[in-house]
Amino acid sequence: MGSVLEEFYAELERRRLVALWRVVRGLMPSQPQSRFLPHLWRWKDLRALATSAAELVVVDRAAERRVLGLENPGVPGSCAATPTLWAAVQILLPGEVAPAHRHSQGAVRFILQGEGAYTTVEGEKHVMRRGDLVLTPSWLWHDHGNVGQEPTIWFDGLDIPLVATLDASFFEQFHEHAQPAGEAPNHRWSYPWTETAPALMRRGEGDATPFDDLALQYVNGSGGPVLPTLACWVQRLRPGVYTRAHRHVSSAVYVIFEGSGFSVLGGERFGWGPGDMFAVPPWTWHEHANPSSEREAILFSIQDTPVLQALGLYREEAYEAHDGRQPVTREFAG
Ligand code: 1HN
Repeated sequence: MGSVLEEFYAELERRRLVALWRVVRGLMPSQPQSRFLPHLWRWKDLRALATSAAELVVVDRAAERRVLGLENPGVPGSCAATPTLWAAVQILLPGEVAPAHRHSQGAVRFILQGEGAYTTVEGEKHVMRRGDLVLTPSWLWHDHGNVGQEPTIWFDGLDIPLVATLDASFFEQFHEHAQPAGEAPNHRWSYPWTETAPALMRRGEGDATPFDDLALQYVNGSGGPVLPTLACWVQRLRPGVYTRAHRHVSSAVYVIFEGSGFSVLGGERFGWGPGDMFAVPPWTWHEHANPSSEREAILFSIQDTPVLQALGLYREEAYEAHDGRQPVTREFAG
């Protein structure tokens, strides 16, 4: 026999009502309490498992993309690296064509390995070479092919978790396996490394920022982020640089392109090298370091900043104590 109050709560539940006072702290914490954790995925594992996937699974209409998604250990089953971002590696073998389709989710590809692959976006063929960034914005047809001699591996960044939260997903297959394709003289949806690298190298001392050293955002024709939901950055950490820590309500996934060093994410030290990828959840203190005395480190990242900004939710804070660097309390062992 329950008390009157217990009976009241049971009746609320039956009537599909919630009492705010029982849930408000969880719904409105005084600051973000993300279940997502800082986490790092090693290139050694990503490449080996992508290679196994290529041996085990054929790319066809049943498995349209040979993609391994980075799932955050803080939220098992989420298929998400952060609350808004999907991050993954995709592998395509010589001779393969991943069939044409389109979806509401916007995607970016950052090429890590291989020569001879291309993505056709809305009938325009974009070559994929190491360091190139290729966009497939929302609802544009795209298929990938590899006419080279070696497997191609790239990083995929998509806004899948955001679109899933909004229940805004549409998906459609093209009526043929691949689109008829012409050249893409205007690079409307690609940023070749041959242009990114010189722009990045032109940056010098005077362009340095405290939290990211020398950073460049990839922008669209109007100077905005590459996708409405997702911004892409590339940054150079000069030898010996140890950035200051900050946190923002936006989240990010980083891909190490060159060099080695470490990042401190929420007090935990994550050592990294080429091809490693790590997730920075919302409102997590983070700084980056390149302890090498001669080698640069180059990091590519996707950030959901445009979403937070569009909604008027963006906030950012600098870490003031200890000269702007977090005390390291743990070492990432994974
Ligand atoms: C997708 O269609 C692509 O088109 C990449 O290459 C990653 C992850 C989940 C669902 C669809 C692509 C994807 C994806």
